Amino acid sequence: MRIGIVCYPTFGGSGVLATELGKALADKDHQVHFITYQQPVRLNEFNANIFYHEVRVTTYPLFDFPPYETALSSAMVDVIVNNQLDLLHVHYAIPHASAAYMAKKIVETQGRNIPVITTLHGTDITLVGRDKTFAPVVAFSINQSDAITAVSKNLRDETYNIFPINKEIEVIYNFVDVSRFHKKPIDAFRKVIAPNGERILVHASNFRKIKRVLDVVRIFDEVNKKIPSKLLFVGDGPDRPAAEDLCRELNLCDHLRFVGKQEQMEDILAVSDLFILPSEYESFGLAALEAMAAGVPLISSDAGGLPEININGHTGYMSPVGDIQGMSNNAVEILHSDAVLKKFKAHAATQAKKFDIHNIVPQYEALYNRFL
Ligand code: GMT
Repeated sequence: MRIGIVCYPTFGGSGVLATELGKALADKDHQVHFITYQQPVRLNEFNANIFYHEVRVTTYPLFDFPPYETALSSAMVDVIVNNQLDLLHVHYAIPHASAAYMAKKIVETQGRNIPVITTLHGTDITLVGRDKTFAPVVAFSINQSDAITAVSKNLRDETYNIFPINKEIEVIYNFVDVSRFHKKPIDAFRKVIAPNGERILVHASNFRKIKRVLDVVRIFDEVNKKIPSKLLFVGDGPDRPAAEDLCRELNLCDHLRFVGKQEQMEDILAVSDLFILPSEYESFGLAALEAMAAGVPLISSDAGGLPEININGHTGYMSPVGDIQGMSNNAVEILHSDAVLKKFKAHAATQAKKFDIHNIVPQYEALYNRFL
C-alpha cells in the first residue's frame, strides 16, 4: 500500500505515535510518505520504504499569518498525485483533517478518489478542538473523513459528547514497541543520578497546564520525606519556570534534574522506578505506556483514558486529579519495599504487552484494507 501520513513532527504523543506507525508499516513493506513541516523527531533511521515531504509555507508581506493549512493541502495534492497514494492517514484533527478534506476534493476533480482516515488524539477534541474558533471546522472535517479512529474509548465518548458526529468512531489504542524498552539499566547513569541508591521517579511531558507539573513536584516532595528519592523531569514547556520556582521554594534542587527533551527515553526509563502523571486530562497517556513497557509502574490521575491502561493497585495506582496526598501515599506504598516494587514493575511490563506494536498495527492495516 502507498500511505500518506500527516502529523506534527514534534515530541508530542500524536507525532510520536504517527511516526512509529509509519516506521512499522514501512517494515511491513508498505510505502510510507510523511507530509509534515519538519522531519519528525522519531524519524531517525533510513528505510527505503519511507519518504519525507516537507510542507513549505511561502511568506509574503501581506500575510500576518502565513496560511499553513493551504500549503499543507497543496503538499498533500502533490504527494497524492505524484506518488499514487492509496490513502491519507492524518493524525490530530487540527488542521490536518480539514486540510485533507480540501486535498480530497481537489484530486476528486481529477477523477481520483483518496480515502482519508483521521485519528483523533486528545487535545484536538477536548481542549483546542472544542474552542469555538475551531469547533465547526473540526466537526465538519471529522464527519467528512472516510474513517475516524480514537486512541481510547474515553476519547471516542468525549468526541461524541462534544461534537455532532454522525459516523462511527473506531477505537484503536496507541501502541509501543515493547522490545525497544527492554533495556538493561546503565549502571553508571543510575549512579550519577542516584549515587546513594535512592529511588528514581520520572515525569515526561510538554509541561503544559493540563499536565499539572507542580503536582509532580509536590508529590515528589512528600515521597522524598519518607523514602530517599530523585526526580527526573523530561521535556520542556510553559510550566517549567513555575516548577523550577517551586523546587527552590521546597528546597528540592539537589534532588531533581530537568533533563529537557530526550530522544532516548528507553535509557532514562531503564533506570527509573516510578512514573508520575497527574494530568488534568489524558486521552491515553503514551508516555505512561512507554514507561510501563520499560517495567516502570505508574502513579497517575484517573482522568480520561488513563484507567484504560493503568490498573489500580496492580500496574500502579490512580487518584482523583489534584489528590497530591493520595498520589504520594500510593507512591510510597510502591517504593517502600523492593519486593513490592518488583511486583508492580512486573505487572506494568505485562500490561504494556497488550499494547504492543504487533497487536495494534495490524488493526490499522485491516482498516486501510477496507478502502482498497
Ligand atoms: O499530551 C499532549 O498534550 C500532546 C498530545 C499530542 O497530540 O501530541 O497528546 C495527546 O495524544 C497522545 C497520543 O495519542 C496521547 O497519549 C495523550 O494522552 C494526548 N494528550 C492529551 O489528551 C492531553
